Amino acid sequence: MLKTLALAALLALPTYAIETEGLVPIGAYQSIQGDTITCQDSSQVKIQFLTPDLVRIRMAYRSNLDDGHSWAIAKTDWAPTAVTNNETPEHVAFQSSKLKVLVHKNPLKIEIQDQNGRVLNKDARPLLGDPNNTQKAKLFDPNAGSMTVVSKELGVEEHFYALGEKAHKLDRRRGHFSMFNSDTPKYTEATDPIYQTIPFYIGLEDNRAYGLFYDNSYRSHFDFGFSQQEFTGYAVEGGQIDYYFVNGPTIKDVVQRYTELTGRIYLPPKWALGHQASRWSYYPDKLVEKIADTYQSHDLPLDVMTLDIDYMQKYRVFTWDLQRFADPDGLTRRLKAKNLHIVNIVDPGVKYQPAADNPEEQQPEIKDQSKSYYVYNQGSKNDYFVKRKDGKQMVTTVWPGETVFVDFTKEAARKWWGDLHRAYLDHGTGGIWNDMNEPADFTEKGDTGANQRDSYFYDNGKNTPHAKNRNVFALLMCKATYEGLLRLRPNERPYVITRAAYAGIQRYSTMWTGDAPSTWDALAVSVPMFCNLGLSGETFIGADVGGFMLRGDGEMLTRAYQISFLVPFCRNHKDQSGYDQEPWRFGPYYENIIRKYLKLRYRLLPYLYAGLDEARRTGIPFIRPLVLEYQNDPETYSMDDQFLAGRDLLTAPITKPNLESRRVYLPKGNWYDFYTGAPQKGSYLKAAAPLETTPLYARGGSIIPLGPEKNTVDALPNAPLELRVYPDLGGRAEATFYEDDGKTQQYLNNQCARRKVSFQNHQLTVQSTAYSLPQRKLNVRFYATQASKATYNNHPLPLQKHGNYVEVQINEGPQEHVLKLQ
Ligand code: MIG
Repeated sequence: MLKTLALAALLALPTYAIETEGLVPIGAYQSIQGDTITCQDSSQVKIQFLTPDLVRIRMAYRSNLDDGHSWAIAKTDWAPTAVTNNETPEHVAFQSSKLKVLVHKNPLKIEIQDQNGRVLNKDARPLLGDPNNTQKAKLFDPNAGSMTVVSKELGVEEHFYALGEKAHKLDRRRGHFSMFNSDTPKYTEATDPIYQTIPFYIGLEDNRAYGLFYDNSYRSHFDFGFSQQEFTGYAVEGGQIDYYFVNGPTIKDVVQRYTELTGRIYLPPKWALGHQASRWSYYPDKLVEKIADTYQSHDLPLDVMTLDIDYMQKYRVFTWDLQRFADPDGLTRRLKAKNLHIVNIVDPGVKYQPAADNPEEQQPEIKDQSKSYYVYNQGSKNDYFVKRKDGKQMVTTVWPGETVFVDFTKEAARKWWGDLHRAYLDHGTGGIWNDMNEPADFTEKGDTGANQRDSYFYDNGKNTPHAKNRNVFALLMCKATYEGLLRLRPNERPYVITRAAYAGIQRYSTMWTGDAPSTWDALAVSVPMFCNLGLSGETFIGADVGGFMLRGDGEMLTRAYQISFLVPFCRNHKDQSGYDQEPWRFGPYYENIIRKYLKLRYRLLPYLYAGLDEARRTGIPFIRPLVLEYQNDPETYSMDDQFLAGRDLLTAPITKPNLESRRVYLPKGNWYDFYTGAPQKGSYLKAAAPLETTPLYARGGSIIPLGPEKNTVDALPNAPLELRVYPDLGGRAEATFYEDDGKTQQYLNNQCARRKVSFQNHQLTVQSTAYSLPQRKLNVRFYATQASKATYNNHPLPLQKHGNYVEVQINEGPQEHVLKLQ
């Protein structure tokens, strides 16, 4: 015990529960002007409805409200909401058509009710501040701010979800978490914090959901009944309280509104949904091609080869190594001929290399930069690097040795950084992988931020410290990258991957979960991590398949693929000191199973792509915990060893060795075994799960589209589509599929099409939106039917009977199609 404590002290782990000793409550209400209340201690409180379902609540402890600027917010142009105010001796009330915010005057507490007067969320005690600095020793930077604490009543049956990337189970209840972007290699369940900060959670009680988004980038802490059973606490180490209450009643409502506020994903190039190969690092270029050829000669689907940090000239970003990658154009050209794309890693650290400036050169990225490095020179000359309090550049240690970081809060620096990506795009690079953007610093040895504490950021001219800017560093780096890629190739879709993030990241980047080890525990925790990331607005997510650090084996790799084949980001990646883990490394037995699942992923691409389209339009994530679809079913509240891929596929993966079967829960309704089509009523059941099979079910009521078997995303664009119709207990099913060119930005100008397919009364109708689709052969499989005849637009149609389904083929024309079964 003592040892553990000593270790914790040594690493200065910031994970402590919220403690309120010495803190002083906000003063009582004194007066109101418009939507702003002034308190007796001169604190201010502002209640602002953005929509009838979305309220922004700001509180400035013993000071005036600041400008309220945030990097997270996507939407500010809200149409006015009708709000009535009313004041009594006890409270002031602000009421929209959906919500009522009561501000109790003394003590000052906030309570939110729905239109029927039901209490949705309520302060358990007034806002607490720290005028006497009693919590100083706990703060990351005592000079940058002081602690304020919000306390909400904690429901006895209340469950909590979202909160972004946390190595934790699905339900956050009784957990506590800190938000401080940290480089945490080999993290395990309960390591906290890790890379990302998404200070947004969803509460669910009595089948009623709401969301709270605490938009403040200082280090913060969440406590869901860990330190005291009666409170849900939020503590933040600087700045003002700025939170959004997001009304339900469904979790879907909350996620939709949260993503309307902070933005939704964009569509990356479709090939990004393909299988990706990575290693720290594949080099030189010949080895990259050799590995790609091996995937292809082994008949393993693949779309991306990733270049980790060894492609550069001694870790100088925006350069190519002159020997290892002497001809990047040739490399990308040869890979493109095989339908493969290159993704380059880009770290935020720029090698600190003061030297005489070089004359302007063409393509400096493929010239020797060892004497004079254009990126350092330009950044230095234009004052784009982060500085310490003494006004000198902050020099830290990362891969290049002495390293400086870009101040991404400066617009000009972001523009410059974005434009630098020409050094990749000019040579045919397809996408950019942003790593180390917490930002990681080797001198800190786990004491996150210690070496950067006295650095300052421009921050819209406010010149604010590291404590405020750390958690938005990655968000702004990704913004710079995304906007740069769009400027450089205006009609092509950017593809960006990031490790660290702040709320709103989905507008700029996809993500992966960093350096998880190759252990069964890490595999198991990846499932709730994906689910909660989805509820936090991030849909294009994934993990290093097979784990990044330590030693995996064939069984673990196979089970990992049996999860990731359904996950948007599907990349096998491994540490430089780890053992090889490409799909063939453990022998043909494992390779054959992995191949089968990769092939199934590629067949399911139309389904995955429809899922991205849905997330783009609505914010509803592709990877879903069961509670998102079945929030009135208590079986789902803590269920995190199963998940839904989209609305219609349910999987119950195996995350332990040596299992041949497992218990699976299928919610109310009917389901179909995906492999056999055997019908199944909702219930608990025991599913066979030898290594060859991972339990997978289609929802009764769904229509699943499958494309052809193929090994690259762009192959066979006009192949027939197979539609699997799985009727619900009332004999109905419906779905919407999505298509576009998969590459350009034209989908934003309506150059895209949706097919609506619906089935009822033994009749299937296919309708397409106006934009012309490639007309396809449709192979339609109907499950759970006794039909023996079919007609298509009133003409008889051949029908084949199989075990659990009947099948018919039609040629899609431009009009509506009606297919009848008899
Ligand atoms: O200090 O670029 O999470 O995926 O292979 C390690 C080398 C830096 C961390 C990333 C990992 C990547 C590695 N990087």
